[in-house]
Amino acid sequence: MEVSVPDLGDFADVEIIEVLVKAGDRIAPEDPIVTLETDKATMDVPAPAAGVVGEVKVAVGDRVSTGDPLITLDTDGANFEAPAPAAPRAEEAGAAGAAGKARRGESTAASTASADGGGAGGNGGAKAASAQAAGATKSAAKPAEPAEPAAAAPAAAGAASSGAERMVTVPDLGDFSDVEVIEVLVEEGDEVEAEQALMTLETEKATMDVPAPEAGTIVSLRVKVGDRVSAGDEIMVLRSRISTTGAAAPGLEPSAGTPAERAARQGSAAPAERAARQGSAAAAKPPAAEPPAVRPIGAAIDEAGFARVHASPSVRKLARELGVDLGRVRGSGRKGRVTADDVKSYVKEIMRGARPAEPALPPVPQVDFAKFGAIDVRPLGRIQRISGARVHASWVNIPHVTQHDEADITALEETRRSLKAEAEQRGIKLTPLAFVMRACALMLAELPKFKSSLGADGESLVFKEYTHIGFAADTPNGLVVPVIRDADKKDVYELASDLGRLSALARSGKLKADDIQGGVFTISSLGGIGGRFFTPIVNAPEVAILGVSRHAWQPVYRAGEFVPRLMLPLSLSYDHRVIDGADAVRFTTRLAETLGQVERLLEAVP
Ligand code: CAO
Repeated sequence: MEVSVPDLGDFADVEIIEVLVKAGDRIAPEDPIVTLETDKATMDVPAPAAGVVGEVKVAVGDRVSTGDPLITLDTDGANFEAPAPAAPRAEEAGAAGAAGKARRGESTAASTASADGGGAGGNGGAKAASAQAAGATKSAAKPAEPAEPAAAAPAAAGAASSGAERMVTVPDLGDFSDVEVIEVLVEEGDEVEAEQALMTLETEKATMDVPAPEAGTIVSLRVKVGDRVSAGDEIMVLRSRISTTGAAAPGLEPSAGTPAERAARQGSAAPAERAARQGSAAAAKPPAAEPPAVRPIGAAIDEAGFARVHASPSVRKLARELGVDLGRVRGSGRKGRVTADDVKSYVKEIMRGARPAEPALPPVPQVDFAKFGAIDVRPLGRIQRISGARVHASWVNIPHVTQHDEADITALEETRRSLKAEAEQRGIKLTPLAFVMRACALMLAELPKFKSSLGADGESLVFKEYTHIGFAADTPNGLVVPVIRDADKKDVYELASDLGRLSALARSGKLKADDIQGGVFTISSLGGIGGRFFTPIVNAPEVAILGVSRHAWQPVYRAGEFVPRLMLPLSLSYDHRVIDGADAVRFTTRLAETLGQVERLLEAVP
């Protein structure tokens, strides 16, 4: 059967803001299929019957009207009637028209009583297996009359095949053009889901993700980090996860022409065709991107976080109007989507005093430097901008304390120097950092709280059974933190080798996403440069970071006399919500002891 848009009351040409199913999904009656959004309300279109989704005919950003096809469904053999849209969500004022109609039963949908997989059809047992047989049109149930049957009828009944390819283009960017690609989040061959972020664009005011228009496989990328793009530019080719065997399967979508023209060329029964039929330019518009976020001076909105939040344009607008930083609101919708109700509850909690208001940071004075002499304004580098935002987020969110200590590494340095030349012959640079990392891996096994993270609810601790350790690397482009996987399973030589390899990749800007993810603890070593003690900033959501400074010979009082010892300054910053001062000093004391146990550090790791 084909499931189409039910009676929308006074609404037409309504945007699809979420597609909640994909080809192959088994769904139950009343499961939401898509979410539609008018300028006044959002509403879910529920499944009329149980079954397996064949073809998904729409994508996020498409605009649809009553009767337009949404999906094909291999039903389980029940009778069904066309669905009503769920009443617009209560919070969305002004939606009474559509909701009223739906409730009054003016739509074809009022009676969903028989829309129950094992219902009146009685032959539910015939069902899934046969219904899924490739190419078979198993409409055991009679579909409700679509508004435009000829146009909406599918060419084939959703036979699975290798999907068709389509070009993904940059959506409408509002007033922005020539925007920088700061992150490409997928690689060729990756499987993506509808709406999954494909790449991140950055204007001078906001970052925004370009979502996948549908589920599929990335065939080829047309842009790379650093490129500049505008609305409509081709960014990648996507092979749909599933297509029909009939004429409805689109080929590679040519970039020329409007979406409506392209759809017409392809013979697609997609919404663009309706646009052509209706002469509606609006219906053919590419998905609208969120209006660029503007950061007023002094406001506490984290724009990068705001842009990443899963929320509809109207909810974003509401958050802006109320001055709410969406990144701080917990989403109660599917996949954590933030609803208007969530935003309002958040504001209510603050008003009731149940949640402390996060005061805007006082603005720093704006100075016209040119008044005092010549100046040269240079843009911050990409990495600096990204790491700057992250460091700032850690700094303002985490109550930091730093515990300082010193480790006597006289014996360790002596041994390291004796092993250095031999290691170099094997292409390994055996620096003190490799030993510090080995010691930290041992400490994290002993005191696992130092590699935990606070749960999202702020009321639980997440303990990780892996020990991936990050290290801050100074590169020409700024600070990056490569991550050494399973550092606890590597001996000093393997750690030194990983340090060398990842540092080189970091300096040449060739780290992959995988190389900088999953860390549980970070080490920031400035020892190669100089300095004595500092206060590193915790790399959230981690809870601790070890700062290492330059070792120095010092007089240490021992057995009644001062003796020269090589001392390594250690600075452990930690999240005081998770780690107490006693824990921290236990960590640094044990770490210092362990750095004195050279043989233990050099032991082979099983
Ligand atoms: N005390 C004295 N000397 C030290 C030392 C220490 N704690 N740590 C390293 N050294 C020495 C090394 O032994 C090496 O000397 P030799 O060549 O004579 O052996 C020299 O300093 C340079 O070491 P390195 O920098 O090549 O290697 P590393 O393993 O110590 O560090 C890396 C690698 C990537 C961490 C480092 O190069 C780096 O980028 N450090 C900066 C990190 C940073 O910016 N942190 C701040 C983050 S917050 O802004």
